[in-house]
Amino acid sequence: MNTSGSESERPTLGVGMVGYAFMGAAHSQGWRTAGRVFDLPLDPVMTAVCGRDPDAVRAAARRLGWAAAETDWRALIAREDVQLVDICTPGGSHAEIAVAALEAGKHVLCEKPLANTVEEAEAMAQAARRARAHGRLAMVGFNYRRVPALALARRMVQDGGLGALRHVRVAYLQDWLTDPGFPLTWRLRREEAGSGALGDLGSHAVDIAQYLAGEPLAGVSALTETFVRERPLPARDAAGLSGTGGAGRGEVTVDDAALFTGRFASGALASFEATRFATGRKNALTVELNGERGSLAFDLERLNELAFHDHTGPAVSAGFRRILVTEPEHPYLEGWWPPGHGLGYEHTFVHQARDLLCAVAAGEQPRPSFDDGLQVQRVLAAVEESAAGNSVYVPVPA
Ligand code: SOE
Repeated sequence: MNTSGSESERPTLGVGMVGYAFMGAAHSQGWRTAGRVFDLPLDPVMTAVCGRDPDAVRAAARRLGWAAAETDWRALIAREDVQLVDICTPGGSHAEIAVAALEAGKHVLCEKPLANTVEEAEAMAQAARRARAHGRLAMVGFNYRRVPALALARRMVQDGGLGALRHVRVAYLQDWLTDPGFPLTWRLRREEAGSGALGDLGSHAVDIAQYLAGEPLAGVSALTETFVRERPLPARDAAGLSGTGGAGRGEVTVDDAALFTGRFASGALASFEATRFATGRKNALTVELNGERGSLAFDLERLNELAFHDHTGPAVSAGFRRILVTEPEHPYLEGWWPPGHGLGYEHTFVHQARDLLCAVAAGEQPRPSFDDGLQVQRVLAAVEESAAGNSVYVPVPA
């Protein structure tokens, strides 16, 4: 943190980002915008972005608003003007970069899922605990916690509005993989992505379920499937979620879909669905909670709304009513537009940057922490173990 400058200037925090594709662009939007919307205790300075291709990373720096470009992440971490490292690379490189950055005394933001394996996530969580002792903080980018309607849902659950929870139901459905001609990009290769729909979408579903329920899953029973087992190798234009096939074919080494049920220690039951094969569903994350006093329902494709059913009221007028989450009293809304004006996907990254900067300024552990990310990784591993055993119930280690 740089506290030099005139008294009227806010202290700054130099940010260096590794990776600049879809998630890098989304995080850049967060860093660029947070200080223009919220009154922050720290101003982020977009110091440098890093990628292997010198021309492409220079172009990305210009497009996304970074002051400099680096081609070696170790050089980025070594820069004295970088105090926070933001990791937006495929999961296979998260652990190495995060541990090195924490050991070099940097704060770290790491895209979800935290890692590709429990072992990597454990090493990262340990490094984060060691760094914490020196005032360095680490957070995982589960951005949907920062959708105002979901933050409001959590507040309502915590305030007891639903009473004891009975069901948590989360589905995260996409359809971008249905074409068997879609190329074998990194998202379909275990070495780089760790898993498929499970890690990419299921990790969000698990995080949001546990965040809303306020407790970890105790165990799971699962089925996974890879519907298209071989795909064309990617042509040069292919990125994670787009592009064309080139010459040759290769094996898909991750799941296309994962279905699982889970149990919370409180007795509530949970069900999850994560797939890239739900034709017609683009980015459909739906969440429903049923409690003894009422229910909440959320749909990411209508993210400014939260539906609430009050089960304690008279039966004659019972039913779900729509809360428009666009008022200054709602989480994160105080900084944005006048009442009634909605937000979108990109704003979750602005809120994520804000929350992390506030935590760093206060020296407080931001959530989700690397320990939270490790716990989600344990759930994902339990899902894979269960699916391999034909849906046998697998306890999630505490
Ligand atoms: C692709 O499935 C993806 O971009 C995920 O990787 C993101 O985490 C999610 O926000 C949207 O979908």
